[in-house]
Amino acid sequence: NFSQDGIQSVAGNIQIEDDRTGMSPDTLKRAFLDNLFYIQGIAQEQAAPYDYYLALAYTVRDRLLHRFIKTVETYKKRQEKLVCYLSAEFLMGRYLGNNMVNLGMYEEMRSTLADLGLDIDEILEQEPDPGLGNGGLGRLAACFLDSLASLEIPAIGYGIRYEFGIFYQVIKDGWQVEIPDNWLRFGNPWELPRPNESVEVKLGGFTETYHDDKGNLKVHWVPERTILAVPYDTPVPGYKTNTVNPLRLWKAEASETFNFEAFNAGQYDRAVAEKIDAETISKVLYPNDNTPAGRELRLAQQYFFVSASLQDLIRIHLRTHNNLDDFHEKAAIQLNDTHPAVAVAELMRLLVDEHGLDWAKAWNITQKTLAYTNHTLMPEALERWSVSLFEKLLPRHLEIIGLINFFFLEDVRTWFPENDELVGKLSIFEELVHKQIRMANLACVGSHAINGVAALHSDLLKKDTLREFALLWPDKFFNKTNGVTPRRWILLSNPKLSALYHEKIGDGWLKDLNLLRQLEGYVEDSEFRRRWRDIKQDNKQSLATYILKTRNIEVDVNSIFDVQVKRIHEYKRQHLAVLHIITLYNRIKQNPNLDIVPRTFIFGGKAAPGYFMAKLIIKLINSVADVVNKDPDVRGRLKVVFLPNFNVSLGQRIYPAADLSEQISTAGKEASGTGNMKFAMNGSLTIGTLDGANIEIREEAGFENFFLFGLTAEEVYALKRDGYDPMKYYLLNRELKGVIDRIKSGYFSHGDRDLFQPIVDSLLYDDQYLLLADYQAYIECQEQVSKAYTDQESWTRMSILNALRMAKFSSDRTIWEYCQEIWNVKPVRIELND
Ligand code: B1N
Repeated sequence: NFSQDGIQSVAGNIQIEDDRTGMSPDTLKRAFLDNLFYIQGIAQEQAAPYDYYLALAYTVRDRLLHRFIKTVETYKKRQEKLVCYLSAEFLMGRYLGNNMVNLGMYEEMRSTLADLGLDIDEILEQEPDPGLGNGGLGRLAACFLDSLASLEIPAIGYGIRYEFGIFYQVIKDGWQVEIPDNWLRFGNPWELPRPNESVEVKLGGFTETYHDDKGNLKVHWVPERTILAVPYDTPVPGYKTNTVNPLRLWKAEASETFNFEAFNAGQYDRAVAEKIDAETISKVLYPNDNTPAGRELRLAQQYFFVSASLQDLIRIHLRTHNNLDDFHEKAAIQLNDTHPAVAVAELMRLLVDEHGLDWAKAWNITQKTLAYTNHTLMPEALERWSVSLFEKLLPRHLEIIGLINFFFLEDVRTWFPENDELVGKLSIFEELVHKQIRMANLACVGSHAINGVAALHSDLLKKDTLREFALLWPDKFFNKTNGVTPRRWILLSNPKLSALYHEKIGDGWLKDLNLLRQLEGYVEDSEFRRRWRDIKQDNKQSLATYILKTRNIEVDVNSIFDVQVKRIHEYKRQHLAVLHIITLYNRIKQNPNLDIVPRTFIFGGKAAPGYFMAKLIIKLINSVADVVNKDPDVRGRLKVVFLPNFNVSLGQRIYPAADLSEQISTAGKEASGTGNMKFAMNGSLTIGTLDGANIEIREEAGFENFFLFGLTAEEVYALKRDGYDPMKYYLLNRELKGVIDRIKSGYFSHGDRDLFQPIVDSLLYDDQYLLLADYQAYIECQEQVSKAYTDQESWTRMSILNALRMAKFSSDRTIWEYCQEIWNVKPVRIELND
């Protein structure tokens, strides 16, 4: 029996602290040194930083494991409904620091290590950043797991154990170069392989019919090949709870290591080739964000993890139930976008073909179990798979989807007779030149709840993208505004700010972010404001040191740190920020003595390797940086920095150091954004459009504490409808013309006028994201920002109020709403002593 703090009672009265669970400084020190010796097999004098990392990781892992085992045991006993979060991406970030924070042992461990002469920060830096996601969608899944465990909700995350995560980005000659992310090379102490719980996943082949013993007509799927899905569990602890939920990621393996037939026939190479072929499925994460991959391997990946996860859930259910009749009362399955939407067909197949349920009953269970979150309004990002590809890979699923669509459209026709247009829009199949399956339609038809990720986004889904479904089933539609975990994004990222909060109100805010509002009175306290500024200044200094070390650029910590970090995408408009930089540059060139507020522009983000324009935007940023940073006329008043390889770890350095958060997407394009929330929680002010969650951030922070500019989503729509002509803005706005002409002239490309021609042409002749229409408003708004920054006292007040008013954007709030309104689940307390 273990108590909370790992005190083991022996023979009733003597107490010894167990080295695997104890939290006292002595025990932690002993456990750490013991792991260094017996797991790493190395003497302290010989140990390298990575040895220390692993010794510490195992020390922390031990303290997770008894909670993990107890959690799983409790779920089995209690039989409460389980949340299953299906996601092709989990962008978890480093585990070690976060796990120590959630176990409440970070400070203890820091001083224990310091006693040994070791620096915890250096050890934490040894961990490779697990990048099993692209951006916001994958990071959201990670924040949700943290909140689920912190709220003591029985939950499991299901996904893919990619051998290669998101590529490592380096910048060569201003261009992005991708390096494979071999993150498992040195092992992974956080995962527990569970080979005995492997399941088989079928692919390809054909279907045939037969009669079962009762004479019913049944379908049998004869696959072309079978792949083994091997689960690896990573324990995910809640913040100061005993709940440790599993993140279960599937690795693809050949079902027999060797094809013995081929092997015996002397075809060793063929035998090995089949193994390699199977393992390809979980080999690499597709590096696309908001653009579909449309490749056969991607569909295989989606089906692979969906099938393995659903089989796993059914097996868990049948361990304690005789049948699957109340499956929907024991599992709530959330589809993170359409990437796992094939679950609709796979759950039907498992229930009908494999477990013998009749169609109607199976359909009822499927709809009641599944719910779908949409993450994008970008029409080209909506997933569609060609029917021929489906037929080749998933012949049985194509039949099932055909039947689902048949019954669904039959209903639609009785509800709305003679409305072929409506039927055409609702149909799961798109009957154009070549037939395609619309995965969003499949997800909508198969789910009981459909939600967007910010208020505006959910509205636009109902009005536009999923209009017909919203007319059909208004009660199925919800909004669940995104959130982020304050544990990683405040406590772990910004220890100084957290210490200030702790001093004033203790640590309750980490479980209830609303408590920060109690500090609002301090905005009028000049001593508090001074401390607030000192913290920001310290954080800026740390980032400046990092910039100097990694980029060899000196930046002024008294300048405005103006930051845009996120995936590079035309709709996010990094190039609008570039137009602003060149505007200021041109003004200085015209009048070198111009009095301007110094700025450091910091960019970071990856471009999809196949996205030409995004890669060219990176090159443009770096080319402008080269010219501006070197020009003596500028005299250090402007600096431009592109920080390579933006990821979770770099985010943790950057958000706390930012003064200004750039959230400048074309209104109606960014579903929510979540970086915007991390900036504001760390006291950045936002310059932003009325898009995604910006709208709600502005409402919470107060309109007066937010720099708003640009067209609204409605105005964007109207302008395009009435015929938008970007050339008009270019010809009528002299400053804008000067900026674009400067790019065109080859000034930033050593005289090469062709290099940035694609960007210039897209702006002048198409400009689908309306940069030119928003340019003037943006420039004027930036002037407001500069002016506001010169009044440091008032800027600090705004900064404080932003940080204190972000409670709405804790993922705890988001998850609680999902629990109440979509999943119908409640917390289960984990007791270590029963
Ligand atoms: O999901 C985030 C939102 O905060 C962002 O606004 C949104 O852009 C992002 C295909 C996506 N939407 N769609 C994707 C990712 C990978 C992929 O292969 C689409 N990512 C988002 C969280 O809600």
